[in-house]
Amino acid sequence: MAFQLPKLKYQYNALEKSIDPMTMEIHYSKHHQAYVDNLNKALEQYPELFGLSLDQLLQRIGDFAADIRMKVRNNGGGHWNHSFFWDILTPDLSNPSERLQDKIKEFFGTFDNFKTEFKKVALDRFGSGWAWLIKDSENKLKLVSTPNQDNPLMDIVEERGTPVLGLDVWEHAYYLRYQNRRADYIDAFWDVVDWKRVEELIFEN
Ligand code: MN3
Repeated sequence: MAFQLPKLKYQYNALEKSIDPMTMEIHYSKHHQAYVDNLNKALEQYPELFGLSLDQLLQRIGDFAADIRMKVRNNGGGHWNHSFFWDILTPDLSNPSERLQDKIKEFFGTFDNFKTEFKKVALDRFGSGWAWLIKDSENKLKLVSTPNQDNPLMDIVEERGTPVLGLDVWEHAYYLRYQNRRADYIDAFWDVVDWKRVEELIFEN
């Protein structure tokens, strides 16, 4: 069974207060679709990898032969990262619950400080990549950043963990509306985060 673009839970214009419809449409139907297509194409040559889930593929990239490793890293990563990103966004008004705020405060002092630190990590990513809030193997929350389409599930990254929040800071994610102003895009991101989903991801096993 080939990998497929996941259905969006909202329309292209639904996140307009933060992300314009054309960016959503191109990002989802062109960029994300290309990662899916290129991943499927790469795996055609490797029937022994068929049947592995996307998570399983990403967790063993280091074991793959050189010619398939980079393709799975870039396109499998791209497919996972974008599927995750769409899922933690919502057009609905969403506020972090007290339980979620307490958890964040445990690791970042205040909720505002968490946002400030997240923004720093997202701004410090040189070129293309992602900023993440992850849950590590001891259930500790940490901020990390990965280049290109790497993500914290991969066995090849420095700090591994389970993503519970993530932001695409590739220029294709924000350039049409924000041009070079990545900081403004990061600020606007908070208005469309699905905190309920983030909470589920933090507290689920
Ligand atoms: Mn992207």
